[in-house]
Amino acid sequence: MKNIFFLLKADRCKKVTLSLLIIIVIIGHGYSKSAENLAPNIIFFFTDDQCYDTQKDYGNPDVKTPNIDKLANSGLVFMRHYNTTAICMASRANVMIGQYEYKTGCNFEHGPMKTEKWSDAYPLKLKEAGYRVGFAGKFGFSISNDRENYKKEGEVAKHDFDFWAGGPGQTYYETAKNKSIAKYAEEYPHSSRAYAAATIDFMRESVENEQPFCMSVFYKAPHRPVQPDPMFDGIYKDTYFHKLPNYGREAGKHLAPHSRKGRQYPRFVEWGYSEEDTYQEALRKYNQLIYGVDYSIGMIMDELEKLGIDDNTVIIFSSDNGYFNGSHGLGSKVLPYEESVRCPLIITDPRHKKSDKMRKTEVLSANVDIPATILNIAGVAIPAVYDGKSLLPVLDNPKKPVRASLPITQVWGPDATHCFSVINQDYKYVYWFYEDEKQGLKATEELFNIKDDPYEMVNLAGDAKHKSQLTRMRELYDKQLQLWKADGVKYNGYEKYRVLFDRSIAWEAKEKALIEGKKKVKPIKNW
Ligand SMILES: [Ca+2]
Repeated sequence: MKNIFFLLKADRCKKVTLSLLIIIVIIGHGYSKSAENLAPNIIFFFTDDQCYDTQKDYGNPDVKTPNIDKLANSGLVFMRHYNTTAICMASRANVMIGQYEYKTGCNFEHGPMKTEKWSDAYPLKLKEAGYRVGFAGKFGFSISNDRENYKKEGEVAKHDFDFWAGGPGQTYYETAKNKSIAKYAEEYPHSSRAYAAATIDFMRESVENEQPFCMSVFYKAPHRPVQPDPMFDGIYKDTYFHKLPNYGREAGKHLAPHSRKGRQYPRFVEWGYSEEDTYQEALRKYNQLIYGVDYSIGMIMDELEKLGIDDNTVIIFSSDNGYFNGSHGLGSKVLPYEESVRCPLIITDPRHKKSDKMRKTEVLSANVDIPATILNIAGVAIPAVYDGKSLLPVLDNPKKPVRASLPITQVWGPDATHCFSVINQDYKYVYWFYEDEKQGLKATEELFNIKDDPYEMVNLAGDAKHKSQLTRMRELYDKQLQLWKADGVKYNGYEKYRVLFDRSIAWEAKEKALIEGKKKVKPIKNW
């Protein structure tokens, strides 16, 4: 009888018909529970290191992402979506608890997320509200009040999920090497497809349990190492990848010298972006990894249809940070420039009727908005401590701004590369605090008109014609720093940035704060 009910229930999720209702009552299942059970399901696809320039709607004509295109065609594409910290661990902490890094207190070198912070996480809030919550993939941060002996990434969180196919550390592309998904290895040897198989199992169980669900699928792809699924070796065999207008070392010379002090600079050569043939090969493999994700999303979308729950399941697609594939002569992420901090965000809500005119939005959105949106979809109150806002109102009106400005934090890697930035609808302002005469580094400001100059080819900070815009952006920056000073954590090495990022404090005092801050809280190496 369970199987019969399972099939009936699948239909009911599409449209409850009177006859079906009668049959369910006849076979003895209480319908009242089912009738209440119309809360939408939510699937959150989160990739790793996927630049915005990897899908047609964002302007790349060379890529093939048929399933993501399908989501984009029936949903809303957020063209100006930012990760408020452009590195894995910090961004994952941002999206789990809806707060900026200075409030999560979590990043590589800094430390794990404290357990009381984790209690704000969207899966916990959903679970309290009756949702079944699942997780697959790379969790990416630890939860612990013991900075020296933090547990492996996700070890604490996994006990809070009803279904766990996640893993600590970077996880592996080889399915068999990941404990929680090893059972799928024979049929799906590459993890991107195995995560779909796990998600399908979770969805079937949820439908059978009559529970609305939220599945978070945090793919490893397209993060390094470069190990795409051999099943898709032919996909980009003959594709020529065009370069962005800001490709190459020449297009990075006008940037603050601080931007060349991190590992992003040598990687332009080390990772093959500097030569034509190795550039093409790098882009083919990178996009092949994304194709594997696209295929996996297709597997899950097919199953949603089979289960009859596709019209009551909201899908969110995004990435934890962007990626420099040679832009400004850089490789990788972290720095506050567009290719690193911007990534795709697509929200597809089948309950939401839209016209073709509502296909894209230019409003500023952020990674911290994703959990707020998820809770809003589920009808669960958004915790006051969240910095993120629900993006659902934008689905109704793509011109409705969510906020006036956004902070971007960069406090990982060499001190010279640490900076704080603010973005509004038209401009980006970056403040580099670090000084070192020997290296020719002075505190520097950058101002880009990202609306008219999205590739950040002209620094307007010294341009007399943009004096008023510079003043306005400095004011926004100072306001964001005030929020940091008021609400930021005072542990894990975050205190010193109150001084370092303050534009009005002289370098001598900053140098002292930097040295003393590091003595007090030693950076954690080799996380
Ligand atoms: Ca990442």
